[in-house]
Formats: sequence, structure tokens, C-alpha cells
Amino acid sequence: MTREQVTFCRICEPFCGLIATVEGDRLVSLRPDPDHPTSQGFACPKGVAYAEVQNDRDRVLHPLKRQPDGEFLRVTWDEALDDIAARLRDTRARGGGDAIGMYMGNPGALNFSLSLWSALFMGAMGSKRLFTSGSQDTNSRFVASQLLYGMPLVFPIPDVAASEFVVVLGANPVVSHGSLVTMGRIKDRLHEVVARGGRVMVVDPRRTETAREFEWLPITPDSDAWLLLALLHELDAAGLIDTRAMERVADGWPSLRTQLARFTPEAAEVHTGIPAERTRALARDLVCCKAVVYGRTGTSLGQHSTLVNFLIDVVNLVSGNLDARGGSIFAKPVTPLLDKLGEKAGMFSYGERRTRIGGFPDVMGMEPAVNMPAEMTTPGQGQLKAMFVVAGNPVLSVPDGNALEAALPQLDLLVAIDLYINETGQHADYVLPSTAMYERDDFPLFASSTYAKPFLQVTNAVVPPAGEARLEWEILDEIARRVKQGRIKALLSRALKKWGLGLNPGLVRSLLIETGREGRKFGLRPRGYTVKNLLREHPHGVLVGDEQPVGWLQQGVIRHSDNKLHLDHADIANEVERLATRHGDPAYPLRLIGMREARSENSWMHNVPSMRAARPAHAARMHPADAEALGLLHNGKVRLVSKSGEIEINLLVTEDLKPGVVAVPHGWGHGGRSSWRRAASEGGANSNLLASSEPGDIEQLSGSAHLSGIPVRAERVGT
Ligand SMILES: Nc1nc2c(c(=O)[nH]1)N[C@H]1C(S)=C(S)[C@@H](COP(=O)(O)OP(=O)(O)OC[C@H]3O[C@@H](n4cnc5c(=O)[nH]c(N)nc54)[C@H](O)[C@@H]3O)O[C@H]1N2
Ligand SMILES: Nc1nc2c(c(=O)[nH]1)N[C@H]1C(S)=C(S)[C@@H](COP(=O)(O)OP(=O)(O)OC[C@H]3O[C@@H](n4cnc5c(=O)[nH]c(N)nc54)[C@H](O)[C@@H]3O)O[C@H]1N2
Ligand code: SF4
Ligand SMILES: [Mo]
Repeated sequence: MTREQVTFCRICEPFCGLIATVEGDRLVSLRPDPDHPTSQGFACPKGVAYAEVQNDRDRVLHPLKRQPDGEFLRVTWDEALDDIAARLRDTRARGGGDAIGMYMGNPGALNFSLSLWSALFMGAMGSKRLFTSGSQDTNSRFVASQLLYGMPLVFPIPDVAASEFVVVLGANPVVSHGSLVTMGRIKDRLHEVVARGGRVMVVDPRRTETAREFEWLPITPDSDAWLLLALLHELDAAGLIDTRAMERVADGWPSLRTQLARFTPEAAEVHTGIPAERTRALARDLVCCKAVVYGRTGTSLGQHSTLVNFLIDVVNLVSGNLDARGGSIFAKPVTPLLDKLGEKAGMFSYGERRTRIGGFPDVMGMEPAVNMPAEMTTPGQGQLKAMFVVAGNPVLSVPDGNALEAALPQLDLLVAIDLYINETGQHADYVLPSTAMYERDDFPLFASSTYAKPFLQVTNAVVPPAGEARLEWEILDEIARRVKQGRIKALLSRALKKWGLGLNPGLVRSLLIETGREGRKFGLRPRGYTVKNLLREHPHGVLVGDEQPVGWLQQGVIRHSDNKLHLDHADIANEVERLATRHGDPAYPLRLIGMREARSENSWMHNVPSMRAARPAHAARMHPADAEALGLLHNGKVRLVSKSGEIEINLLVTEDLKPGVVAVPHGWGHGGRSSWRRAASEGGANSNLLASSEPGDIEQLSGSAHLSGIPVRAERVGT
């Protein structure tokens, strides 16, 4: 029998509405949901192709145990879980809880039950050793927020719907569909800015798919701090700052201001490649209307990533656009976890401990993933001996996957929980099959504080788990139980137990919605929302407001005790100094950046046949002037060399790049004993072998990897 079920996609951040067609227990296809209030009938190729992931013959459907020869053999769940628990007990007895670590990858953040249970599981293991894709993504943003607002999880989103001038700095929303902002149909929303008579400017080293639709201002990679400081310099020098208004909400401007002297637009031009006059004009454009500077991974993966994220907010602030309609605004979370509960539970720490290797501050409990190999191989208290890799593929996504691959076999235990055997999981003692997206109940908890329009939607599983796949939280819960910790305990569990209820994600989801801003509050707001009435009456989701509020910066956003933004930090001053004295190495004259593709998701979804057919083969891109100078040919091969490694890769020559820049999509170089056979047959190289894992090359304030703007040189391969 064929039926349809309303659900939503959780591959990336807009959480587009989808309609699933199901035959029996089989997910046959997915199509965009025309009745979804924000995605309004849009879904990208990835979202629609997910049915092919669901039904992929290369998916892992049974627990697998690696044999001495590297082959994986099917075992029972009991065998796997008992052995894992016994080994964990042993690891703990010898090295303490902190000998157990976890790396949680990007899909974990978009998976409600896993994102909660991974933290609870680590608590149950008595371990603080959490690594995530955050150190390759958002952590510098979070640290900038900690410094500015006193809380890492407070960050502004661009108010595109009301903006007259959107400056996209290091983001490619036409391909990525928006990040750290949850906005359906973001491309259309940007076009509406122009249709209203406004402008969208894309400041990027590559003429991206977004830049093609709007204005392109090319910039040298990893020079954004220069641009932003020059904008501040110009705004100040031209008397365009309403200092009194700004100082009502911010403390420390005079001190930051003293550092601006040398950052003239002319001085910046040398680094950014942006003519001084254009920087001056941009500064003026930011104060002439409702404007916003919005940055994302392109501004979070350079050598000064915390500084850059910090300066983006300062530019928005001094130009009068922070917490202002059409500017950079703060969403009010629809559910309480991310602010109140999380804060009470102490989840939002920064620098409460320092890492063993490199002395990096923790960012909300996370350590830099680039440290994992050294943390596994360096003896002493805290040496990692057992690791879980859940929904992640750090061998391809983190700098220097070779070092990680060399270190993983030295662990006493490595467990991967994934849909596939990926390049990291191929080294695991056990690969445990997890349920796929449409096999689980869900709720976009992560988006709670990033919605451009406040929104609520929940979905239940569309099909039962394939094969023997299990929900990640159940796997973790079961392991914790076998380690004899008892069921995972959390804040609420004791109270719930009193009433005879165990803690499970379904219950947490209900509580979050019930007690949330729009919740029914156990009957106090009879018209409020519950999971039940959302599923029954609003399966497509429901907008719970037209827009996010403005003017509430000092009414709950800022956590500093003086209720002001803090602009004066010694750490930031040091970063500014470091920036001003930075030198390039002439041996590596080019700058490597990444590029996301519409039919790829980081290192996965490469095994999907329909997307493969429509995607160009993995290749580097370079400007004709550079290619010609080096004697490199379009469709030829190039060797890219950095101080950390080298790769060989196909080359496409294109004018879409600023001269001096090479772009390579990350997440490639599949193979080994990974189970995704089609992806492995596609070739390609792992660009992160060019990234450095030396502690000195990691951004010091946030432990963020340097993945964008890597100095490289290019060489012709063969004669
Ligand atoms: N050079 C360079 N490197 C980068 C970046 C860049 O821009 N440039 N971007 C960085 C960023 S932003 C990110 S987020 C990281 C991503 O890095 P990671 O999170 O480490 O890796 P992914 O490639 O997202 O791999 C996700 C894994 O999760 C599995 N998976 C998918 N869905 C599920 C699920 O529902 N459950 C489970 N258990 N597993 C699932 C997939 O099969 C895959 O193996 O890469 C980072 N690396
Ligand atoms: N199709 C697709 N969608 C995705 C993903 C995917 O892999 N594929 N990944 C998802 C994930 S995990 C994330 S975090 C988001 C990321 O979302 P975005 O950040 O919007 O996506 P990117 O394409 O990485 O955009 C970064 C842009 O920064 C530019 N850039 C690089 N270096 C610099 C620099 O130094 N300065 C400036 N100004 N620009 C620079 C790059 O050329 C690129 O255009 O996308 C998500 N959506
Ligand atoms: S844009 Fe992201 S959320 Fe929307 S359908 Fe595509 S992958 Fe799914
Ligand atoms: Mo990401």
C-alpha cells in the first residue's frame, strides 16, 4: 500500500518541508512540501535524493566487527554491546573516564535525540572529552559571542526580510542554503532585497553561485579582518558613528578605537586586494540604510577567525545595524533548552579547562578536533584510549587525516555509529548501524535560536529502521547501561522517575515544546502548542510570529553583568597585533579555499547515483592568469603543495576566481575499506591533507582549524 507522510529534511539548516511517499515499510521518494510555511515547495537536490541514501545497498544494516585482516564481519547487537561495554570498563579502570572520547560530526547537530544523548552519554562515562565538527565550523563564532555578549550561544542572524543592503562575507547561501540562520528559500529572500530596491553584495575570493546572482567584490582569502578594521577606521574617521547611541549598549569602544590607526583603507588594500575607494564606499553604504554584514564558514576558518567574527558584530554595531530592523538581529529561541536550561546545566562554558595538547580553551565543552591524534598518542593522564565517532568523518573533514589514520589503530577501542563505513569508521573495532533521518522522530532543536521567522515543527519517523539499525541515543543508552552506570541521568531524570517515567528523547521533546515560549504550559496556555497538537493540526509546521524582535539586546540577550557588549579584550587586542605583523611565505604564494557544491554534503552523499550523474568530477579551480604562469592546463592535473602536505588533483581553469586563489571542494578522497563503493570509484583528493595540525597553526582563542586561505603552491604533474 502506498501512503504519503509530511516530514522535513535535516541535512542542512533550512529544514525544508518534504512529503515522503512510502510503500509498505519502504521510503520510495521525497518531494518538496508546497504547504510548508517557509520552504514553500522548495527542496534542493540533496533533500530529494535522500531516499537513495535511505535505500543505499552500501548502507550498514547490521553491527559489524573488524577482523584482524581489516574485513568487517556481522555480529549480533549483544555481542557488540557487551564487548564494547567490557572494554570501556577496562579503559576507565586504567585511565579514568577522560580516557574515553567522542567525536560527533555535523549530522549530529541536526539530530535532536543524538545531540542531547551524546552529552548525557559522556556524562555517564565520566568523561569531558568531546570533539565535534564545531572546531572546523562554528566555534570561532561562539567564542566571539562569548567575548561580546558573555554567552557563546548568543549570535545574531541577518534580518534579510527587512534589509536594504546585505553584505555576504564568506558565505555561499545559494549553495549552502544558509548557515547559522534558518531561512527557507534563502536565495529568493535575497532576491527580494534587490526587488525592493536594495542590494546584496558578496565579498568572496570566488565568484560563487551567490555572487553570480548579485554583486561580487573579490577579496584575498583570510584578509577579512583587514577589511573589517578598515571599515571601522573609515566609519570613525569620517565621523559616521553615533558614538553616544553605541556607548549606551557597548563598553570599551575607546580602547578598540586606539587600535584602528594603522588600518586605513589604503593599508588594508595591500592585504585584501580591495581598492581603498571601494572600502570607503562600503563603509558609507553600511550607514546609509538598513544594512547587515553576514559571515559564515569563509570567515570562521582563517587564521584570525575569532577576531573576524568579533569584528563583524562590531561593524554592525557601530554602523547602527546591530539589534536593528533590517540589520543583524537576535532571534528569541522558541524552546527553552538553548538558553535557560542549557545555561543552568553549565553547558555554555568557555575556557573552564585547557586542553592537554596546545592548551586550548574548551568551547562549550568541546576540544579542537585537530588535536585528536596527539591526544591519542601522547602518554600521560588523559591520553585517549577509547573513542566513539558518531555521525562524523574526521579523517576527511579535519586537518591532516593521515595523522588521525595513523593514530586510530593505537586506540584500545574505536566505535563508529554511522550509516556507512566511512574513511574514519574503516579503522573502527565496531561499526554500529544507525537509523537514517526518516527512521526517527525529530525536532529542529538546533534551529531554535536561528529561525528568521519563529517556527515550530515536529515529525515522527516515516518508516521503521532498516535492517538492524538502531537510534543513536538507544545505542548510547544501552552501552551506558551495560557499563553499569545505570540509565543515563540528566537534570530531570530523578524527578521524572518519581512519577515512574524514564528519560527519553520523546519526553524531552514534549517538555521542550510544552514549556517553550509558545507551549501549552501544561494547560496554562490552553491554545499553546504540544507535540500532539503540532503533529495533528500542524504537520507542515507553524509560524509562531512574523519576524524576530529587535531592540531587546539589553533585555535578555547580553549576559555580562553590566548588561553591555564588551569591546575591549586583551585577547582581541593581541589578535589585532598579530594580524598587523603577519607575514606570508614566498614559497607558498597561492591561497587555498574550499567550495561547497550543490550536490554534495561535506564528505557524504557522494554515494548517491542521481547526484553523481549531475555533479562535476572532483577538481581544483584556478584563474587563467595563474594557470598560464605555471604552465597548467584546463582539465589537466595539478599538484598542490603546502608546508603540511600535498595532493594531486584535476584542474579546471576559470575566471570565477580571484587571481592567486585555488578552490578545492573538501570531503573527497574516498576509498580504503569504506563501504561507499560508488563514491570511492569517483576518485578525488582530500584537500585537508594540505591543512596544518600543528598547535601553533590553530586559532588560539577558539581552537578552530585553519581550513581557508591555506598558503600553497601549485605544480604541473608530469611533463
Ligand atoms: N577544507 C574544509 N574542511 C571542512 C570544511 C570546509 O569548509 N573546508 N567544513 C567543515 C564543516 S563546516 C563541517 S560541518 C565538517 C563536517 O565534518 P564531519 O561532520 O566530520 O563529516 P561529514 O562529512 O559531515 O560526515 C558525516 C557522517 O555522518 C554520517 N551520517 C549522516 N547522517 C547520519 C545520521 O543520521 N546518523 C548517523 N549516525 N550518521 C549519519 C554520514 O554517513 C557521514 O559518514 O567538515 C569541515 N571540514
Ligand atoms: N550543498 C551543500 N550545502 C551545505 C553543505 C555542503 O557541504 N553542501 N554543508 C553545510 C554545512 S556543514 C555548513 S557549515 C554550511 C556552510 O555554509 P556557507 O558558509 O554559506 O557555505 P560555504 O560554501 O562554505 O561558503 C563559504 C564561502 O566563503 C568563501 N571564502 C573562503 N575563504 C574566505 C575568506 O577568507 N574570506 C571571505 N570573505 N570568503 C571566503 C568561499 O569561497 C565560500 O564561498 O553549508 C551547509 N550546506
Ligand atoms: S536545502 Fe538543506 S534542508 Fe533543504 S532540502 Fe536541501 S538539504 Fe534538505
Ligand atoms: Mo558545517
